[in-house]
Amino acid sequence: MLALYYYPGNASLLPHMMLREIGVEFDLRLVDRGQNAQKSAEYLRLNPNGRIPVLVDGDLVLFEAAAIALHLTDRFPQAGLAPAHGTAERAEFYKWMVHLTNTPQAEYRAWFYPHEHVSDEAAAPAVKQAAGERLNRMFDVISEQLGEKTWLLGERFSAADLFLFMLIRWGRGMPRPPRSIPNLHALAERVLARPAVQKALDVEGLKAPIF
Ligand SMILES: N[C@@H](CCC(=O)N[C@@H](CS)C(=O)NCC(=O)O)C(=O)O
Repeated sequence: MLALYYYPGNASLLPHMMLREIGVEFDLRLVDRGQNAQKSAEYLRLNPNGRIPVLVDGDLVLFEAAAIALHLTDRFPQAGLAPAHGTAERAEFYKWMVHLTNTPQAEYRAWFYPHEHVSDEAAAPAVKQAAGERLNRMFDVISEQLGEKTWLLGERFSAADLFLFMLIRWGRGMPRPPRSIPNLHALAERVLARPAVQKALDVEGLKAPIF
C-alpha cells in the first residue's frame, strides 16, 4: 500500500505528479497546514522535521521529496521516469535531481520562510530579497543548461522535468518569475500538457495561473 501525505502545491506535488504518471493506486492524505498538522505529534512520527511530504510504502516511511522521487523511479522502472541504472544518462538524471533539491529548492525556504533565517524580524524582507536574487541566478544557469532541449535530459522526459516544473511554479510570485525565461516557460508548458500532471493539479485543486 502506498500513501502520500500532501498539501496542495507543496513539495508533495513532485511525488504526486509522479504517482499519476506511474498510474499506480495510492492514498492521498491531506496534511492540514491550516491546523499546523505538519507539526502534530502524529505527523512528527512520520517526519520528525515536520515538513511535507511523506511517502508510506508498506513498512517504509520516507521523507524528503527528492528521495521519494528517486525511490519511485526505482520501484516503478517500467514508468520510465528515469534512465537505466549505470548509464551516463542516469548520472545526468542524478545531477539534476540533487541540484534541484539542494540548490533552488533549498533557496526557496529562504524566499518563503525568511523569518526562519533571522533573529530580528525586521531583517526578514532583506533575506527574502537576497534569496530571490540568488534564485534568479540559479534559474539563469538552469536555463542556459536546458538551452533549446525539449527536456533536461534532451529528448527523454524524466522526473527531473516534473521537479523543475514544480520549482518554476513556486516562483510565480517573484518579481522576475522563472516563467519569464522563454525556454523555462516552454518546458513548463510541455509538462503542463501531460494528462498525469493535469490530473494531479486538478485533484489538488490548483487553478490557473499554474506558473
Ligand atoms: N527538503 C524537504 C522540504 C520540505 C518542505 O520544506 N516542505 C514545506 C512545504 S513545500 C513544508 O512542509 N512547510 C511547512 C513547514 O515548514 O512547517 C523536502 O523536499 O521534502
